[in-house]
Amino acid sequence: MRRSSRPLAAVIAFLTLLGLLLLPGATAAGAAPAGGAGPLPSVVPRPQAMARLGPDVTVPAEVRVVYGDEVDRPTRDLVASVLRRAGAKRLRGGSGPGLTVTVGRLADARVAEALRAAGGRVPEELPAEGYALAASGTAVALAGADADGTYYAAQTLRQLVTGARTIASVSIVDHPLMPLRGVIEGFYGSPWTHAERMDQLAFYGDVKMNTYVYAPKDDPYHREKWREPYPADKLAQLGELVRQAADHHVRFTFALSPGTSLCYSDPADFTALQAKLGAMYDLGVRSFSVPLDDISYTRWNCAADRTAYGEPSQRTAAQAQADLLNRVQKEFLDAREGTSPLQTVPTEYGDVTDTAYKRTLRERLDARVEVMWTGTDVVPPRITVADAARAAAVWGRKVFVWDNYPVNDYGQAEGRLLLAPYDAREPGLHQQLSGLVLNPMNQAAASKVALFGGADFAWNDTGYDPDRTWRAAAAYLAGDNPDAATAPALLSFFDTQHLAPTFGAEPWQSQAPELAARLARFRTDWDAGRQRAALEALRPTAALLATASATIRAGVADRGFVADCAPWLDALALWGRAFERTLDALGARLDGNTQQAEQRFAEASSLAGQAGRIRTIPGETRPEGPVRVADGVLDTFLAAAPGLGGAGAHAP
Ligand code: LTM
Repeated sequence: MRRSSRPLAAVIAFLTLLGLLLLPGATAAGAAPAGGAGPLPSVVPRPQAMARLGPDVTVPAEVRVVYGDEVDRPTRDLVASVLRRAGAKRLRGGSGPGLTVTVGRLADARVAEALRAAGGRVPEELPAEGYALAASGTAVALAGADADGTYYAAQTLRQLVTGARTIASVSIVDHPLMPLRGVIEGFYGSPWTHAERMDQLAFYGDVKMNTYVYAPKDDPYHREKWREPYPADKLAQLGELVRQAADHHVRFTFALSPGTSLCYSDPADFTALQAKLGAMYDLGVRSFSVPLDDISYTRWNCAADRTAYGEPSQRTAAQAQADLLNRVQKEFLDAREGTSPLQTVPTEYGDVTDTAYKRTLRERLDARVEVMWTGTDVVPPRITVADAARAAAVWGRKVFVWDNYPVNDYGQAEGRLLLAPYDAREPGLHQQLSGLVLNPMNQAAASKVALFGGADFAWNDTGYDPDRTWRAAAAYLAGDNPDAATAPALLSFFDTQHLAPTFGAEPWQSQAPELAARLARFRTDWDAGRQRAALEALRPTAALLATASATIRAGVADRGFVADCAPWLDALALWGRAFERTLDALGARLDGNTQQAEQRFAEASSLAGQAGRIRTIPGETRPEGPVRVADGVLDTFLAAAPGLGGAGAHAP
């Protein structure tokens, strides 16, 4: 993909925003407009600038679709499926009256003219992957800077379908702020299945992520058996993934991690490495990574390296690594058509301390190589612009963030799904980063909640609102389901899986903040003597938790999500019922019915006990253990409830 220079992109971004804000009814994207017809639709990632033009465009049964010269098949298919979903029965070319949808490159005069005719602003230039879109009256125009931009315009159109036969009338000029945006399948434990990867790649297209790095630690051919070629069946699957990625405008990046056994100075090892990467090039891969994380630099893997580089040390390890990476860049990548710069994860990746290792790599490593960095820790509670600027300084280039969220392969994440919003990454990071990829959970579909946020942040970090995107993720998973209960049920479930651990004892995102706030209000009211009112106010929350699992199972079309979450949904249903029984018990006690109260408390305790015995799916998650649901919040409340107010309390 062609990349524009950053200063130019910044100027264009400013002019884009200024130009659109001068349109009537215009606002920074996502907020309600000053005038116009109704609020702006929710588009994720949030466009750089969006303005309403007028009343919704009506989609008739027959729609004329005009394609410019260079519109690829996936974009055409997407536009067609969006229009069909919007109510079009027949799509045709040619000329004539009625709704006309024009799709192509901004540089194509016909497309630019259609954009103008649809009421849109025609930007002089767009950064790479950018697009302009306008819809009003009987005209819709999608104009991309390039093939990616045209595809992204179609992805935005998908989100502008507001009803059975309507498309929101808006003008958008948009482009991403980070060049690389996506996911690194880089966790320990059971790798994703082929079907999960196929589904993920389609999802990345939906959220305008352009990067998938294949680096599953427990794929033996990626790490331990890195010299061995993939068996034919695995190679065929990788080929299918590469095609699926291309169809969704995602760059499939193949990573090979040789560091556990590589002999840097052995020519045979370099030949084996080239052969392995070459097989992937032949499948169509054009982007490669050689990660060197989680290996030792206090010992060599062969005696020859001691002879070649000296005693093992930070400095000599960096020399050997720089030699290896530079050779891959020059001898492998530069010798092949269409390749992107090499990516790597250095052995020191989670700090910004200048060391002999970092200094040596900084001085020796080919300036083109993308260097990954996880923040100021392996799982950092926050990433600031200042941290990233320090990282850029120690690595001598903009860094490529490998964000260890929502990965759950470490001890502190035992029994947890990480479903909090992507958060605590500072707006403005795009100025210091070459890109951002998130390391997800073994649970592929459940990871979409956080990935939604990562995609939005990487596209438009300055306009990012974690809560808005979290709600949009719930709406996305609820899909076309007209049942309005699904998204609230999902959000209440996400809240019970909100705790985001770090490698230390202190989590960086708290557990169940919404539920905790409601329980705190209950406690205030109860202690103030408003006990019946407190109980009644809490009942809908208990009912929501008790029924959320069934609602999610019935309403979420993504069966992978339901399967990933199965033990947690089972446990939530039991915890929810325990919650209801506890409120019943408190109510019975207020009525003076001590016996019934005791019985309800006993039922609640039994349900909570059953919930506590549910474990993660064997073999699926690393580490395995009992699943946790709003732990430290709901269990604490239920345990304390029998002591509230004393037995036989009569209250108003
Ligand atoms: O983060 C990096 C660069 N490497 C590993 C990951 O493979 C692993 O998933 C995460 C979380 O445990 N930690 C790492 O150190």
